[in-house]
Amino acid sequence: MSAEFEKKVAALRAHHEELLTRPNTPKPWGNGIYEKYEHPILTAEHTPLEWRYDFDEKSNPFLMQRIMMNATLNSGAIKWQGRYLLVVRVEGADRKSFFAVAESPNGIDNFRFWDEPITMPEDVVPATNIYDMRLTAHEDGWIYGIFCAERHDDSCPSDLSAATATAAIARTKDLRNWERLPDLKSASQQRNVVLHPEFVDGKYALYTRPQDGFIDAGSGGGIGWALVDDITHAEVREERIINARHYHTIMEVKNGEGPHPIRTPQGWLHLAHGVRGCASGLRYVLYLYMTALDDPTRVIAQPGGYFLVPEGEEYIGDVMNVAFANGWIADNDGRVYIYYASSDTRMHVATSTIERLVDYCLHTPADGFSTGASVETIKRLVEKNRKLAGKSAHTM
Ligand code: M1P
Repeated sequence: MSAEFEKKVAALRAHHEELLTRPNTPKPWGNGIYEKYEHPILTAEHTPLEWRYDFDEKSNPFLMQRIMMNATLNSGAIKWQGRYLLVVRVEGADRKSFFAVAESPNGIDNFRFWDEPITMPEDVVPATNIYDMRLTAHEDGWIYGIFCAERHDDSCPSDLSAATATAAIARTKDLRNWERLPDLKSASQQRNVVLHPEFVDGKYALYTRPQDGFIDAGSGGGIGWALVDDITHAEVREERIINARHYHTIMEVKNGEGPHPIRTPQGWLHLAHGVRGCASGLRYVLYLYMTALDDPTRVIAQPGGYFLVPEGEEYIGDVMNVAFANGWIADNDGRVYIYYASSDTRMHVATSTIERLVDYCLHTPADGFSTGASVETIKRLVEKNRKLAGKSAHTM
């Protein structure tokens, strides 16, 4: 290796290491519900140099990137053997997504990819693209990954954009070796399918998102629920909507379950995304809701409006105006790490606690579905604060 080439490699490695070890600190002046952080936790630049560069001077004299990476987005999350792991959707410059594990000692910074991407076995009909894995450590002892498998819709041979979305299912014990199970059978296309961590009535329980087409939720109605006898031959026989879309809300066009819900003393805590249309396209935001512990399909609280939206540089990216989350980790000390992607481009973390998120769900006013109702809600709060101010002025 020439001295010049060696110097270039050393500089490249030093620059990469600096990025990987950059500390992350909370942004000041949040909303009290969660803290966002100064830096994204994973970008395309975080991917290992060995995935992108040929370090042989003979075959790569200019030290070019031979394989470029485009984005790191929608990641499943799990705390495993004391480490915070993300199964990241990495997208190459060729628009193909693949899964790769990135690990951090503290859940907030120093994320580092494992050496190689995951080799995901195929189902009978190979997929063109796979993405957005939801991880569930199920009480049956397996860690499941449910993700979208996209294939060309061969019923429209002349339309190169026609595609189908199917829920693919795989399971693992170590996040390195994956056993692929048959894709979910369902009357409709499916994306954003999530496995509930516990058996319900002795069956596997799935959050579903029936959709009319690859993009359109259409008559799909919202987040659905289906019980499955055998996860190794999973089939949606009966499906009912448990979290419906509504006119003139943040989820008018589409919604979808994020990661699996977290069990809390007050109920199951759910993170989901809602989509609405506007002049600049679709706007994706995150919202929370809660369901009953004894019946995960019964909504007991749903704050009105969004929980988390893209802000500042988060607006910018491949698909603008998108916040999307399919991974979070609830730690033993009650801390919650919410992993979200901005604009289909990079990964971020926001932190909160179970206590704060439950308080948010139980005490944020619900959507009254009209301007009049919203104004009345604001007036009630103003009146309460007025009385409180009068009372404290009186007692001073
Ligand atoms: O581009 C925004 C998101 O679009 C899709 O979301 P949904 O399943 O709700 O239609 C997905 O392709 C998702 O990956 C993407 O982030």
